[in-house]
Amino acid sequence: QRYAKRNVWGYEQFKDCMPRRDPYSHKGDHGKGLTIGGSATMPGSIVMTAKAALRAGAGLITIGTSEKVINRIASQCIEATYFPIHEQNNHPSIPFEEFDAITIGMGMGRSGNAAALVAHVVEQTDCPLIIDADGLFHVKTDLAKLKVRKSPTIVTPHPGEMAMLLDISVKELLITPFYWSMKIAQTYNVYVVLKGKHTIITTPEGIQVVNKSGNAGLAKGGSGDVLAGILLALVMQQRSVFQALCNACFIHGKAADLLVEETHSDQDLMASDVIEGISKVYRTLS
Ligand code: B4P
Ligand code: MG
Repeated sequence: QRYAKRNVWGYEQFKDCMPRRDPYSHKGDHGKGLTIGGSATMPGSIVMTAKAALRAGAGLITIGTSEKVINRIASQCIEATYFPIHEQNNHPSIPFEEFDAITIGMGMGRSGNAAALVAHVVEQTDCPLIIDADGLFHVKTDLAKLKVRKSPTIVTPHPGEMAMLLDISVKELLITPFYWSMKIAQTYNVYVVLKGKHTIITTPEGIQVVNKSGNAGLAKGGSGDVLAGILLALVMQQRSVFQALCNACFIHGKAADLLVEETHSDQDLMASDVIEGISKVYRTLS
């Protein structure tokens, strides 16, 4: 009911606003993205983010992750390049200026060093920054720093993470999710992607839309990591951050919808299937 009168982002909007690949383009035209995360106990999430970004059209992806796990994961995403981060060094000499957008947080853990690394990236980068998962946990104490970033900042919480950021209960959040999304967006000058059955996208200027695609097959570990990768790819390829976020959420959900209609069910769907499902969504445009 609460969602019935809202602006929605469905296939028509996606079709109209999705940029087509220029036949004469080169990889630099499609964005060089950096994805920071992963740790010894959660090495896989960053791989899913990187693969999803490449599948969604990113030109180049670099994975910044613990030097301890690079050998373990490099064979799982052979198209990416890798930047080793020493777990004790929270100010790694990553050449941030070489990247068009960054995503941080997936599987990075909650150590003090991870917290310092998130703070370093928030302060030292001047390109669109997507903060997800443990990155949200770390940024909570420093939300005011987001407000002074010169480039767009995007936070992508699920309801549990959003309630944590606001110091309220999930129950309270879900009574008025549009209100709370607007509050975070306008207080901290950030884009908010509040994930769920009806993902709500809110801009710092106060535009709000609800994504129409997706199903309960996405309620499984790793699907948030896949969304982070699609968001990274689209933010690098669209001038409008708002349209990029809406398209990314739509692609993520639509990939799951087409998979469930054609080859899978909402029980067996896995996050890695959703990465492959991106192709099905893109093929509807050709
Ligand atoms: P986490 O450990 O933080 O879960 P995660 O790694 O972030 O999972 P992942 O990244 O794969 O999925 P995400 O939700 O980001 O969870 C720890 C704890 O947080 C949980 O044990 C729980 O206590 C709490 N928590 C988690 N989710 C909660 C929720 N929804 N409400 C309250 N508490 C919660 O991304 C999932 C993606 O799939 C999103 O894009 C989402 O929109 C989509 N999706 C999920 N279910 C969907 C559905 N039914 N229909 C359509 N889309 C759906
Ligand atoms: Mg998540």
